[in-house]
Amino acid sequence: METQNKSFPKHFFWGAATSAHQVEGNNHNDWTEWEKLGRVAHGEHSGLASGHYDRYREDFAIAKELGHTMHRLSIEWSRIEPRPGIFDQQAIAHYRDVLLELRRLGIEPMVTLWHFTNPIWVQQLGGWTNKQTIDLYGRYVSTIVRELGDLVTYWITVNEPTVYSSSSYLFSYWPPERKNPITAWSVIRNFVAAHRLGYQIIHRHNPNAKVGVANNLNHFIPARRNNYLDRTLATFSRYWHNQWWLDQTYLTQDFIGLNYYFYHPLRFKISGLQNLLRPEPQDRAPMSDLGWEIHPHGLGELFDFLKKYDRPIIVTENGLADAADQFRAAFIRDHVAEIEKALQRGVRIQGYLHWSLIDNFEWREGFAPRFGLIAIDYATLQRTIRPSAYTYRDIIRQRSA
Ligand code: IFM
Repeated sequence: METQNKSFPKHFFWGAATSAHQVEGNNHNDWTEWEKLGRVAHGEHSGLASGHYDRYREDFAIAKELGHTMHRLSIEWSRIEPRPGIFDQQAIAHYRDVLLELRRLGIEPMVTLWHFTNPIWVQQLGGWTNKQTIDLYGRYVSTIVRELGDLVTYWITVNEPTVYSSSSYLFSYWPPERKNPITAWSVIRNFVAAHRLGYQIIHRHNPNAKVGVANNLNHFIPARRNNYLDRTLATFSRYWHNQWWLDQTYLTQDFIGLNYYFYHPLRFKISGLQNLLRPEPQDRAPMSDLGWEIHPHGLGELFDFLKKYDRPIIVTENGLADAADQFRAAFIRDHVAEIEKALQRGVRIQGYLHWSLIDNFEWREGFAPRFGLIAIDYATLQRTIRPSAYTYRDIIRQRSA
């Protein structure tokens, strides 16, 4: 790739990401059913969410103004196929309009095909515990690729499958609240198969498509450097959370999507699996509103870990909950600096997508965490650009000059 501004490739993508259930509003899927049980913080429901289904033009216009050149969004399977084998042409037409709008603005779309939610009928069949879901997913992907594939080059087959399988089937934190390691294992195996199937379907349609996964990778370190048990725990966590899935799938990833949020110093404790994996708080590092410590250098460490897979990397998510917008500007600056250093070390990185473009429904945590470059007033759905979004715009301008 031709380079400029010392390290950034000329066609480096800059932008932000969202997911359908978190921003669109008026969804009807396994999550909306579960939200009725009152498990979400403050008993919230995703409801109208950020109203993006009707306001995507306004949101993309702001993204354009902020200098974004790529936007990652997800397609909601339950809208496309509300009943088994019945495909909703209006929903397909809606996503066609969404993609056309991005293209009109000169913003490259990146489309996620599955981002944590299932049609209710899929969940009733057992969801991702059932092998049949792999073929059902394949049929849905074939439809999307046939109907919308002319507008999309960059695809994400599945978002953070390791996070989903453990949150939903091991820690019982998300629907369907199961706690069974064997089930969690079969879920992740089914995702491997679904990803490979999605990859083949997309490539059969368009050999030049770029297909990846949004992989949630954490930087795990031993809390006590010389403690054998902490070190073993960190090695195990790195293998299980970061490496296993990539070992299974990297040959069918044209690029590696990297979602980076967590730096985990781990301390061995014999008090149940959840405590065992709970990170130790560190001194001094600033924290997001969700108590997540900010450690940009972990991103650099993960770039180096990924070198062995010999695939280009796109940061498909990186961000923080920060309602007061006190840390976000520095957060972006520092993470982009890690990208710059890694590019100088020869790591092939092709883009940075901030999470998120707009405030949204943060799953079990509800609406309180504010991840957006753009603030949403949930009473009026009015959009307000946060100051850090302008800092990001200036970073994009400098790095693209
Ligand atoms: O909001 C989520 C997103 O859906 C997946 N990655 C992490 C984000 C922040 O928790």
